Amino acid sequence: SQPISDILAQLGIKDTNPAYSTGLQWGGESHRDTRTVSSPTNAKEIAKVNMATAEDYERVITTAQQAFLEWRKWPSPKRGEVVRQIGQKLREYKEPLGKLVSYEMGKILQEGLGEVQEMIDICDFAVGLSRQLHGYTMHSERPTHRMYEQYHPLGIVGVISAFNFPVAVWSWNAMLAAICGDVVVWKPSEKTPLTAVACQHIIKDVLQENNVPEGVFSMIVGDASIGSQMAHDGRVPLVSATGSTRMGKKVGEAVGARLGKSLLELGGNNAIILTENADLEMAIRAVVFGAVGTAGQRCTSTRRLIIHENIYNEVKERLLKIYPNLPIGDPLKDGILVGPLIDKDAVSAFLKALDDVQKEGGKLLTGGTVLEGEEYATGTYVTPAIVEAKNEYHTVQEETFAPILYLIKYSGTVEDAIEIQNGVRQGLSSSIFSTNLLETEAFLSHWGSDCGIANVNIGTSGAEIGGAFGGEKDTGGGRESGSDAWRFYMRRQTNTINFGRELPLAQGIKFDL
Ligand code: UN1
Repeated sequence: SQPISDILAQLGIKDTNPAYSTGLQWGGESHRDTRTVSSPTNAKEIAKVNMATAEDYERVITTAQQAFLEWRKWPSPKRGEVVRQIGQKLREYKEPLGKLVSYEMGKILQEGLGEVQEMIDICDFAVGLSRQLHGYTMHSERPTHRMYEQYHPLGIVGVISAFNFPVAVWSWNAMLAAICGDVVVWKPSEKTPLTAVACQHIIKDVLQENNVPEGVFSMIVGDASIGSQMAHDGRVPLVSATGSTRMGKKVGEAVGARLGKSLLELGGNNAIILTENADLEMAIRAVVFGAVGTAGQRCTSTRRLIIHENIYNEVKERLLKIYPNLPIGDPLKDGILVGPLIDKDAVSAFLKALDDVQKEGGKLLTGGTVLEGEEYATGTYVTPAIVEAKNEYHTVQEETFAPILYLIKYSGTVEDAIEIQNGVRQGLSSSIFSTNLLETEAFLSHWGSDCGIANVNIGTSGAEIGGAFGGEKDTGGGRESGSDAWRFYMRRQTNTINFGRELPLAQGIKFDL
């Protein structure tokens, strides 16, 4: 297979990369504060990247502000045309970018490629949308009056993304923002800045060929202080942040204090309900993909399995046949299904959660070890764990970003299962496996799942971009990606137009001069 050095060269990654880009221009080359990015797959250094300073941030924001003044005047379908070409570039670079995602983040290549496909999909979606940024028209109560509403660009959209979807989450936000006439300042996760650098390289020819103003698509590599600057900055009307609930609360508070808008996509504690009427063939595949896919590091990963008591033992046995044989290893290798965790801190969090849950009474059934040996020398490869637990355990209530699946037994009806499913602070994704309509409809009803995503006979992860993506409660309430999520990236304006020669007042008020 292609050596990684070729992939890096193809994506414009240098030994040391500049701290920011405003499109065609790069800056912060000469900073001394560099960070070494190494692969969780083999602990080898991939490249270095300079960390942005507060001055760099200022530069990026002022360039973005300038860009907005021009970009907002472009007709939306023209902006869509730029996004269409970006989608084409991503098709061209799907293979190398997918590989870099896999190498820098650690997800298996299939998922790395899938992530780039999500980027392509959102480009296609945004292109179509660029001709459909519609509002309603209303009938006025006054004669010779007309009312309608319009959606106008907001300005700078700050995007704070997480390591686990290092590029797709940017594209969900950036492509919608772009067709809406906004400009984007992206702060990628410090753990995965190189895929972000690569994206800026991939889009640069499109920006140049279309004379896109410098500053429409910016990227700045920094630590939490850059995110915090953005959250406090009144020049950034919308901050879209993906990550932990702890981070999201800080961002939400800072943005809220200045009455800005925040779009938060935070932690999940996603459950699958298996009723007595579940088709277990389908369900088991969905559970395993949901729980161990991306090594349990999706915000949509399946963390809890709520199983009817009559099928509990069968489900447990089936899972215990699969788990010990999961192919764990180099995510770029064919046939591997579980790659490494992002870093050793993640491994510690995994071990601690397993320790804690056992102290609370949980029973570890399989997994929970850190693999050793030459192939696993990084110390980041773990064996996915299954734990019998109770929903009310403190550890089960928390999102641990690692492959731990809690088995929770229920008796009674589907409503009892739903109560357990809803009995956590988070509300991102949920699903039920059942071939009984009464059960599945109850799950989807207004007294059913309280999550932003509720699925039937498919797992909790792997959502398509066409739907609005996000969740309730501690998940933050934001919606990105499909459906009408675009509206949040625009400001709404109601217009009343008088095309007569009288000036009647609303509500019949008489005001004769
Ligand atoms: C995330 O983990 O932050 O639904 C996003 C999914 C993916 C996106 C996950 N389409 O699993």
